[in-house]
Amino acid sequence: MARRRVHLLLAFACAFLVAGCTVSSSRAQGGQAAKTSAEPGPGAGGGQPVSGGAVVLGIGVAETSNVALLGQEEVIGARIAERLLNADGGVNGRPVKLLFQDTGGDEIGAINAFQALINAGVAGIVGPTLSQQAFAADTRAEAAGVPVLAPSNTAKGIPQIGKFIARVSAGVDVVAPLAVEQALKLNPAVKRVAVAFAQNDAFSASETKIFQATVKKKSLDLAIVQRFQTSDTDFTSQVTNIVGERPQLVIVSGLAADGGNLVRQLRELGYKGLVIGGNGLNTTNVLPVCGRFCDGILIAQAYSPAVDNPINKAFVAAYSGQTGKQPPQFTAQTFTGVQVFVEALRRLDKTKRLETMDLKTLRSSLNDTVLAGTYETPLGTIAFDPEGEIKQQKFYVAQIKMESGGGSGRFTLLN
Ligand code: 1QQ
Repeated sequence: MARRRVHLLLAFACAFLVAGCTVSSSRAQGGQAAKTSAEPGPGAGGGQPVSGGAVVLGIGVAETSNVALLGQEEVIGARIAERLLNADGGVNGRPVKLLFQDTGGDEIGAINAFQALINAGVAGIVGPTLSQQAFAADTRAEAAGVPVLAPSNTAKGIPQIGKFIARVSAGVDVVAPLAVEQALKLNPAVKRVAVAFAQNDAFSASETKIFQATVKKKSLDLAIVQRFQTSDTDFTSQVTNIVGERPQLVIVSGLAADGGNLVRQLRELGYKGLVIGGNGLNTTNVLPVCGRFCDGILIAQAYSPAVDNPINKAFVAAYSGQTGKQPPQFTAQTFTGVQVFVEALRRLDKTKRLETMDLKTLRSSLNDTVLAGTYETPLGTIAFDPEGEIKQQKFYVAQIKMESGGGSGRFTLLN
């Protein structure tokens, strides 16, 4: 307790900018280790003090658990943003330092991670990975007056959690229907549709509502709705029920492991029609789960590597240089979250030097500045409405193409 109080006082006294001041972030609330980015440089290693003078932003995403299939892509995006934005001068000459705190895959992990980042004195937080986690953890940031940019929280109601909560991840209502439209282009004869969703996950429950409403709006028959849990591995009963209804399109709202397994078992049972996967399957990490049976899955996208602006070109070059591949959506969205914070901090600093503000003022001014801005990002030109909902212009649909044998595959944009 005493140690925690000392840590808190230190974090507060240092605010986040006073030159020469160090905040030890190696221990955070709950005894979890907070770590700085693994980017090379003095004081940047795990458990090292966050160096004074740096602007510190928190990254609270799922680095472990099943949800890390999604969250690991976010870590990569954050790190690339830190590197590129620092090479571009950081915040008007001050380095940007990212403080990573693993949320794991559940609500408690997200609450603890957010609380640790808040206590460590970060200016803002990019995270968490799931809407299910956001509904629990964002309330902590809201209460503490810490701005949050959600990199992948697409359920209805996220920006409405509070005035400090905004998202760079467009909501299911604008993204999901595009996949249905694409499916109808590929097979205009589709009439009977089956839907399955993870009932214990807020995003999946939100997304399936949009999918089901779209099916009805397109005058298709919603033949059957099946429920599962994100922890399920055996989908025999759901896929048997679905196949029995003879659908021509199956729409799955779940996360990568469960969703991928469901699709695999559906194909193993002989289903030959179209499959739409929701945003929870939107990662190449789903490919080892469904293997060759991933082939053909349609997934709507909020990012295209082909976006033609300098920041996206730099981002794609950095990602491809590192991995030999094109960047995925969650990596681009997390990059964008960090970029938005950094650009807002640059603008804010020009109106009032950051060093002159206490932490509370800095956080709330940063929030106002974020919401007021327009940003040229890998997602294209974006801005926010007064509630913190992203205003984004273009969306896409990808189809998974597996190599014969099913050992590897890729997402191919169809539009
Ligand atoms: C949400 C999502 C996830 C599936 C993204 C990782 O969109 O939880 O809102």
